[in-house]
Amino acid sequence: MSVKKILTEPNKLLRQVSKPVDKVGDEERKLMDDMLETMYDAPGIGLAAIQIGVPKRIIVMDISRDQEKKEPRYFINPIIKNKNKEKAKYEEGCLSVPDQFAEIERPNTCEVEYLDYDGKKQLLKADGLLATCIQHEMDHLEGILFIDYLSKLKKSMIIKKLSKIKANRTIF
Ligand code: GNR
Ligand code: NI
Repeated sequence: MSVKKILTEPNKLLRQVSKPVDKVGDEERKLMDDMLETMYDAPGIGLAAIQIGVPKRIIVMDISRDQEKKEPRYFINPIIKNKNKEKAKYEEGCLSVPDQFAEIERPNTCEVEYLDYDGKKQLLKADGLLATCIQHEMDHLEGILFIDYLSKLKKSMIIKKLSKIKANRTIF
């Protein structure tokens, strides 16, 4: 397993729509292992493959608070089956939008169908942070970031800030 570099905004790859996986084999499992290690290292509670530059519909997640009892989750080709009409607001952050946080409103529960680490079909009913995180990660598969839900002004200020940080990195 190895820790990969996480891409940050602005980066065109993050805007790419990821492709479905046609079989869950060793290559996919190796990718998921690397994604999980990268996510724990960051640290974060979720990671989509495109965040390490791989445009495949694969997500890893661990929302457990206890560092001792890890609860990794793997979602391949996830599809939202049901979204609640009721919305909930959560303070969101993103490893690809470093140090920026904003309250985002999303359906408060959802049902998601996906393949697990072994390629087995699963159906999960999620609420709370899990529902928020699943929707945040599934947005990544469509090339969408949480800042896309903010006003044009707030979004452009964040992108400007991140661009400056990148520009400085190339100088120093
Ligand atoms: O680590 C993360 N925390 C988080 C908090 C609230 C809502 C969503 C997230 S996901 C984020 C990691 C990440 O960027 N995943 O794509
Ligand atoms: Ni994210």
